[in-house]
Amino acid sequence: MIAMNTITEQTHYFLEKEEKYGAHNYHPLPVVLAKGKGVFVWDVDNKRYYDFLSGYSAINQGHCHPRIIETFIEQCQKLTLSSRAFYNNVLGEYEEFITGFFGYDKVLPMNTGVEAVETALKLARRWGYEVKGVLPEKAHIIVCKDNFHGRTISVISFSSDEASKRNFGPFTPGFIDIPYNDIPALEAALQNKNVVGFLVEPIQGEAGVIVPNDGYLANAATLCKDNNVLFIADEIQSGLCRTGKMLCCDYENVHPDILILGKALSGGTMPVSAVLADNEIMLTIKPGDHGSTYGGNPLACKVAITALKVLQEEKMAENAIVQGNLFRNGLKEINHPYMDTIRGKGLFNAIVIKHPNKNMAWDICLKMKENGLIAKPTHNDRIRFAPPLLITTSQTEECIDIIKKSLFEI
Ligand code: IF1
Repeated sequence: MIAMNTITEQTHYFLEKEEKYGAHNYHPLPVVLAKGKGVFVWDVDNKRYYDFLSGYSAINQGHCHPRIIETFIEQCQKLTLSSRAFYNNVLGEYEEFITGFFGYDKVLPMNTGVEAVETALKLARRWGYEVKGVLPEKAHIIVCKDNFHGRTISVISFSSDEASKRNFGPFTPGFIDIPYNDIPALEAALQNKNVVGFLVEPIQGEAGVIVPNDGYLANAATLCKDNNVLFIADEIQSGLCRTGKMLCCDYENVHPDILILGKALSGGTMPVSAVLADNEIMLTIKPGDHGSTYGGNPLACKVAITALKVLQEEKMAENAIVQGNLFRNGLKEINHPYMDTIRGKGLFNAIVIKHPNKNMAWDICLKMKENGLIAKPTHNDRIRFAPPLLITTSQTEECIDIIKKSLFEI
């Protein structure tokens, strides 16, 4: 429970509303946000915080980026949704832009990340039957233990997180799970000729920012190619400059057969996701085989073009590398006994808290909140640190001081 003396009347008012009228599918930090700009957010008492979650990496460009908001306002007064029953004057230009941006023949536009993951799974199965020649109903897709790819029933069917699958069965068959960052395990699983795809996060986010060995992605992609299996990269969280490259796969020059994007594709304004692939895969989908009411809507398309341009033109990947190195080095210098492990790439980082009190990570987040920085634990003992990618050197240094102060105040 929250120590009631630590929250204001205003905050309590909003917490109570959500408690009474909202599903209890989250346990948020007791802070009520009302405004966001760049790396900062303000609560209902107008207290300012550094945002070190960035909407789970959907706000890489910073809160309410002026160029993205300008695009949003301009397009939302023209045409927000045409449906795919008709053409519109934005979708084609967006498709040309984003396929050129990432180097694919085609894009299939969706909305949430998990919809894009489901779309990728359907494409891999369809390709498996119609191009690879796998027998009907026999297609299998390899996934990694401790994955997180979303929360639909098919996607949690291959989750290894008990809480996200308990009493949601029966589950979707056709998935083989192997340890993450384990090439021999992948090699063995690829001997199954019914395998059509390997779905992997280039860095496992929810598992606590697990960075695989150098070469893992390149070796995995080569093994998939050698076995006529599609390499499917879920870059929903690791992509779009978060790790210091436009795509995390870029670190190893891996060009996924199917690329999945989401989150920051809209700069945190609205759900926009995308699946990119070449014609051999994408053209297995015929009219009427797959779709979505809002998928490819003109508002999402215009926003996504600006969101991608902002990342590139404002060199956010380069800044993520510089600030990420500064941040991890700064945390290492704190050298606090509770801070067991520091890991990450670019501005996708996490610490593992070592303490007998299993609520320590939560208590540290409450203390950091008091000191002006909001972050949230994942899996009890890990705290993810992922600020917007436009954070400056002096701001990074100030945040290291806040984290240090908080750790020593606990
Ligand atoms: C929650 C974290 C979780 C994702 C990857 C697909 C999706 C996600 C790699 C699905 C979504 C979000 C979902 C949100 C918390 C957050 C998250 F890792 F980012 F922190 F849960 F693991 N692939 N991640 O990270 O995208 O359908 O949500 O748009 O569900 O609690 P979505």
